Amino acid sequence: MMLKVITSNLGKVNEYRAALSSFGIDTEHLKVPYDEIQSSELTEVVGKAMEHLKASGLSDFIIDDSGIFADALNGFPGVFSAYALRTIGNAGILKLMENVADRKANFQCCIGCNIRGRDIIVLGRCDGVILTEETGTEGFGFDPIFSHDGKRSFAEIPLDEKNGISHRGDAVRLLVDEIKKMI
Ligand code: ITT
Repeated sequence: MMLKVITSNLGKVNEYRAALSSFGIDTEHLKVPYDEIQSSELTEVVGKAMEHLKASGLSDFIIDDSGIFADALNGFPGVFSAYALRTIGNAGILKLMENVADRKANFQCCIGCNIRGRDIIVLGRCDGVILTEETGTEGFGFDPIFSHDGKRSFAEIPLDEKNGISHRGDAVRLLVDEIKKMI
């Protein structure tokens, strides 16, 4: 079984290659620009983007819309995560969280998968904290400022270990459960 991973983010591509290959699913990276609607729900963004991609003739693909949600910031940056990273960056998020005692945050990953003519949408989640400084060199995006155990950041753990605990790993397991029901 082969799925195209449609994303502009090479960090995601690497994680999907590793996570899906362990379930016997091959991946191929495809960079196809697509419109994302503005919505407060990752699942809604993904559903609309899937319609757009299918209408352009694509099939057997996955797309991924993710975000980090900080409790003390009422869920910000959340669905605006990509914009926040591009503009204020990790340093800006840490600045917003300066002197904030409640560090709780969660990462969410919504996968939209079109496979054998069917659509599957799953939402994975990982709870943790926003650290007080950037640490680590692995991973991408917000990995240096997020920790699932309050000790090591996602940028300090190897990719396979991250896949075992992360929002994306969680979403992949939910997706594979759904695919198994179909075959
Ligand atoms: P797409 O082309 O797949 O949309 P993107 O990087 O724009 O790639 P999103 O729209 O899902 O991805 O934006 C979410 C932001 O959160 C983006 O800046 C990512 O780098 C970041 N992000 C997503 N998953 C992450 C993870 O596992 N670890 C760290 N940061 C992550």
